[in-house]
Amino acid sequence: MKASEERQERLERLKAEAVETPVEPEPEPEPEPEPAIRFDENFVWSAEVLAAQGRKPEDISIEEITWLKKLRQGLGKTRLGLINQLKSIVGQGPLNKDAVFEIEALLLQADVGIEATDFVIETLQQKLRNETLPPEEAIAYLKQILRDLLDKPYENGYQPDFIPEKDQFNIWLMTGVNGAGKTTTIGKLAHLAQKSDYRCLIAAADTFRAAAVEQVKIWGQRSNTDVIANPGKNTDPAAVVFDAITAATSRNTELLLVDTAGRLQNKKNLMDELSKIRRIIDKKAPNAHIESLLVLDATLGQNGLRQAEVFAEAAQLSGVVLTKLDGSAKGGVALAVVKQLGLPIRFIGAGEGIEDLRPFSSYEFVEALLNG
Ligand SMILES: Nc1nc2c(ncn2[C@@H]2O[C@H](COP(=O)(O)OP(=O)(O)OP(=O)(O)O)[C@@H](O)[C@H]2O)c(=O)[nH]1
Ligand SMILES: [Mg+2]
Repeated sequence: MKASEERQERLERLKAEAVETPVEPEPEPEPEPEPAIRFDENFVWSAEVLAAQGRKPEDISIEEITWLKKLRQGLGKTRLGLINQLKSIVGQGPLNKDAVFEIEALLLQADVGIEATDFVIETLQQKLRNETLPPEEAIAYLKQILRDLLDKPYENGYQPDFIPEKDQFNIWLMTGVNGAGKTTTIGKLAHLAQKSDYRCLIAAADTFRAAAVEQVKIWGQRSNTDVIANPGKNTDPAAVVFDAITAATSRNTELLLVDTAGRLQNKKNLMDELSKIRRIIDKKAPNAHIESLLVLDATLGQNGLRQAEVFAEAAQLSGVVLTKLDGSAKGGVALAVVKQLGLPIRFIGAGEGIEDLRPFSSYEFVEALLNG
């Protein structure tokens, strides 16, 4: 039997045998009286993760701690499904066939995807073939493999630091299927940009739904950022982008965030529209630093990834924003995204609030995923 068939069979068997293990819900964070902080387990964990990255206690903000706590809680479901079992498997010595199958199943269940799973297992096997590592060390090694995988795009020409260039014109085009979180992410990014003293502007280029323009305007108000929109009905989104670039140029804008539609009459129309928007940007702002970010809903797991390939063609993607990591049991999809698309993850969203977005850090992500 071919390896792929065997795997399929194992997966089927796994599905058939799978018993829903009730996952203990992570306790809701208790309302915290501001600005007091609770020095609970999550706080200590977050502080340790920041300290391990060389951060000094005096430079660490409460927002960062709060964010990490949220990320850890968000990935709780994925983590609980993974870590205890992984620890017992990788701590048993050289990986035998059964252990490999078990790890494979665990990773696939967390939506790590076949390609990334194969890579992780091969790398683990090379290390553990002749060597017995205590569970803690084996897990530390596994974390390293995952981090290397997530950081791989930086070896292929992508810059590890992802910030708009100061005093330059940066355009970030946000794409993705409907409901992925584009508009929300734009609001959060605009807020982040304002806090970091960038001159920022939003283009409301989702003209397909009337409500979409209203929605992005609300985010504009929340983040104190102007929104360029065309009030007419059935306006051409490329024309809105054209107007927005004109406005941005005259205002010396540093970051223009472009909201796009996630749904049109059909997929071809959507892709044509995106290609057209991209052409206008390239033509009208040839010197701008352009990023084309795919917004992906982490709760969709592998399904979301398939859509991504279509967008990659039309919008010349250069990075990914992974949203809804709060409460997704498919957090492992981050690894699949990087392995399968070869694109870096630039931001992650873990909540609906304006502060619930952070630049992606493979270190923080892997710790939140595997630190039990
Ligand atoms: N829990 C959670 N919800 C999110 C997150 N990001 C976005 N959402 C929610 O997802 C829903 C869809 O978000 P939108 O920003 O409207 O998505 P969109 O991609 O702009 O969708 P269209 O405009 O229809 O193409 C909203 O209810 C958001 O509040 C997140 O990180 N976590
Ligand atoms: Mg939208």
